[in-house]
Amino acid sequence: MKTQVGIIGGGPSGLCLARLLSQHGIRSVILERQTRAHVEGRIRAGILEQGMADLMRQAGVGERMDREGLLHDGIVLAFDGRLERIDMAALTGGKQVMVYGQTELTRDLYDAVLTDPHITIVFEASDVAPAGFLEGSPRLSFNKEGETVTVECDWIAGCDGYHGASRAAVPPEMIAEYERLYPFGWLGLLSDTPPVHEELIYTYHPRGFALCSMRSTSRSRYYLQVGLNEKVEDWSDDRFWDELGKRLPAAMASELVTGPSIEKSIAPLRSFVAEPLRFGHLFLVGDAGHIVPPTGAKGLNLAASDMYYLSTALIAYYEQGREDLLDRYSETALRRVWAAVRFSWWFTQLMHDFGEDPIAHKIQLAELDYLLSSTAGQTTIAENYVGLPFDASFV
Ligand code: RFL
Ligand code: PHB
Repeated sequence: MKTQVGIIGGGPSGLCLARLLSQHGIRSVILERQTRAHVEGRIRAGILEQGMADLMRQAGVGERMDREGLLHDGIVLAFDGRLERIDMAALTGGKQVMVYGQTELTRDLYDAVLTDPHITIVFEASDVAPAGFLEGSPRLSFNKEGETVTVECDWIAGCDGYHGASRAAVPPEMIAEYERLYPFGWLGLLSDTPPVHEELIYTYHPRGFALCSMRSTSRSRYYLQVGLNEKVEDWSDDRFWDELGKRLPAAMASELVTGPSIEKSIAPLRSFVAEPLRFGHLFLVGDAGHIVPPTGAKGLNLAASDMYYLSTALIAYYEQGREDLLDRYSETALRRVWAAVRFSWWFTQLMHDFGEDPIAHKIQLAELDYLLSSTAGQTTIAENYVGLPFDASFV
């Protein structure tokens, strides 16, 4: 097989990148280890910044998102029995975020990719191995039904998530990895019940953080901070609802509509950045290059800026023979990555119980009280939450 861009991973990054390139006639092959149903079944992100929503539109897959997605102007922070709204739109000159599940977004991308004449996608491709990317002869080999296949390409995009093959193929002396693991995880529950509130509620409570989110006006997504050794099997639906009720301010807890879970899972929390994001003809994109704890809803939205910069650079290469943007990809993408890593780390610290001494709890409450009493404090949350801009000089 031969193509222009070889893409490892058919998650949101790989699929959306392929579509952005295909709008300019650039051909790609996507190698995905799992089946389509498996990738679509993962319940993950729910909040899209304007930058990600715009990319979906540019990729020609924004129609259902614009019809069904819910635009939000604000979020609510709950602590110490208080409920405080941050009016993000008012504080950021009208910026909003969109509630549209990663499951839905992935389905829209697959529908487009599978009928796109410029894109070939191979599901259940095993043992994917990038090679030759440092020597100027990039290629991908993989196994499909017992046969080894090689894809020759000009460039490789590693869009294969944190556990993928692309970062692992880089010689260790060429890459620096920065990582922090948090001493807790998030237990998530999805249910066909109306959300407790029309906006998201992020709750700080001495029993632990809780988040009330949603997928639609009839489907809710809730999260609880839990210890790292907790098991999903130990959390019956009743236990989950009971604990959530204890962490929410009483006025909100009394509004909670409970029901059977459709999905329940525990995710660990991690901050991780690999530097650089380019190794010869191989680029890392999205979770393959960086991970943030979900508190700021930044993971997929950071993948978005990577996709934007890399697609812009590849289009300039194929249409104008320019390599300068490819040369600037890593540095430009990493600047926004670190800004979001910082915000996600800070917001996680602010909102979770770290099991420290009582003074830590009092200081967290004082910080929340200060932030909410100050326009500057609210603005710093709002402008990070709606998403920092993409670098306009990258053209
Ligand atoms: P993905 O989604 O992990 O996709 C990678 C794809 O690569 C495939 N793959 C391979 N294919 C071939 N060969 C290999 N060796 C391979 N290894 C892996 C995988 O099967 C998969 O299909 O990475 P991508 O595309 O970069 O997308 C990143 C996002 O999925 C991620 O950042 C977000 O889900 C993070 N996230 C959130 N992000 C937001 O922007 N807003 C949110 O509200 C938000 N909430 C969340 C989240 C992540 C969560 N979890 C579970 C980590 C909430 C949670 C609970
Ligand atoms: C979600 O709806 O899954 C979600 C929303 C906001 C976050 C994290 C996850 O910060």
